[in-house]
Amino acid sequence: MITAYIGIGSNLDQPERQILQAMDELAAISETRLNRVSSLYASAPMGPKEQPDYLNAVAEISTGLAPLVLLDELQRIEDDHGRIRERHWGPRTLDLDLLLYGEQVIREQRLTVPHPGISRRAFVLQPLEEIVPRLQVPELGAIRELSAACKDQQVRKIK
Ligand code: A4P
Ligand code: MG
Repeated sequence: MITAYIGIGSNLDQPERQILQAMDELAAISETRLNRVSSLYASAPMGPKEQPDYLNAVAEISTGLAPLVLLDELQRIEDDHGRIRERHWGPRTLDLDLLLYGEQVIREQRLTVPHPGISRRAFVLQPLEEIVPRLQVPELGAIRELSAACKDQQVRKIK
């Protein structure tokens, strides 16, 4: 089993409900166990501003699935939430990003791990740090330092 981290985001159609439901759905993926989840965090949209604020969270799973098979499952869950891929960085009912897959570095057409945005996004780093404060991110270093470097970004822990 590999320990993997999933970034969860939503800014449409009752984001809190979307995220809590997504956590249940992660737990139901085959060969996969949901170990723990972060609090929910609110932040202004990164990218286009004329869209609602986001809620974000991070989940830790253990999985026997290969990375691309896991990505298929994440995209299936996004589709089940009525996600329509329209505009890059545009509003969405549910966004599931594979942040980390064990200590692996993956650069394939469909999948880049660690997730490319990870080191610049407080809305990912803060929930990740909450659940794994001693995490070392492959090629990027200590979560504590990455998170401290993004402290100027406004992110509110809501529950
Ligand atoms: N892909 C490659 N690597 C990965 C990975 N590690 N995890 C590919 C997931 N997918 C990965 O993703 C496009 C393609 O990326 C997928 O088909 C997959 O093969 P997408 O989610 O369909 O497209 P997108 O969301 O428009 O682009 P992207 O770059 O994923 O956007 P982000 O980075 O997810 O950003 N502001 C706040 N405050 N909070 C947010 O959560 N999210 C976004 C979306 C914008 N602003 C935000 C937030
Ligand atoms: Mg995405």
